[in-house]
Amino acid sequence: MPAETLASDGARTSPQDAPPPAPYTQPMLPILYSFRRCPYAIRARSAVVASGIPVELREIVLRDKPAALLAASPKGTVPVLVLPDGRVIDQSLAIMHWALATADPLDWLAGEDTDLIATNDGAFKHHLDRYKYADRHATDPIEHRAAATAILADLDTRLAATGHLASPRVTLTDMAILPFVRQFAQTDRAWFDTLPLPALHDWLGRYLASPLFAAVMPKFAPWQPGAPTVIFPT
Ligand SMILES: N[C@@H](CCC(=O)N[C@@H](CS)C(=O)NCC(=O)O)C(=O)O
Repeated sequence: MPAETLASDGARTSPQDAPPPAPYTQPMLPILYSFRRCPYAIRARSAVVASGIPVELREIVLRDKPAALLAASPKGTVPVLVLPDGRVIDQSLAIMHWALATADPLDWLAGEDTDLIATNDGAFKHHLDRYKYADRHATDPIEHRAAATAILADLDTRLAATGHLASPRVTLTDMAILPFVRQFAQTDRAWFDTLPLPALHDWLGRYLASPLFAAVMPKFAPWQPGAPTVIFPT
């Protein structure tokens, strides 16, 4: 016979009267729609890795965007973060801020140079696109490469002082800008390597060799409804 016990209301209960345990359900994670090579997505994933907050990562293909992404954010760019309460954050810098406001163990928020980031996202990105995708834009790539290089020369001057853009340590500013400089460098690596910008080369080289960059860049198969959940960071 199972032992009887007295419940708090004095009623007699036995083990077989106990309610069944609630079925186990996965805790809901924020969903991050991402595209591995996109510099905006790279900066968002960097902040997620730095914060240590797990998300469900959904790798997408830009030419075949999933309906769930477009339903969350009809403008159709990545990265997009969908929070468990339904809120949608669909700008990369805002995703960085969300992650770091939640947890910032590396103190990245201590260095945010909004002007420098605005120049990167504005003028530098403008010239980068017209250099890298000159056919698409019907532009002179060399002209735009030169204009982008002038911006990089300014970064080099800043980096010469401390090795970082906004603080003696790595901060949000470095991580928001580095993915775009990486894309510029990759467009013609041999030419980029000849640029007389030593502090910039050093900064980019440290980034590309860092464990953080490795953690941000794993390859994932494109997501589709019903696919197994990918937890990121892995
Ligand atoms: N301002 C947005 C820009 C994001 C963006 O333009 N991402 C590109 C990929 S790198 C994109 O999704 N483009 C849409 C497309 O190519 O269809 C942000 O900061 O998140």
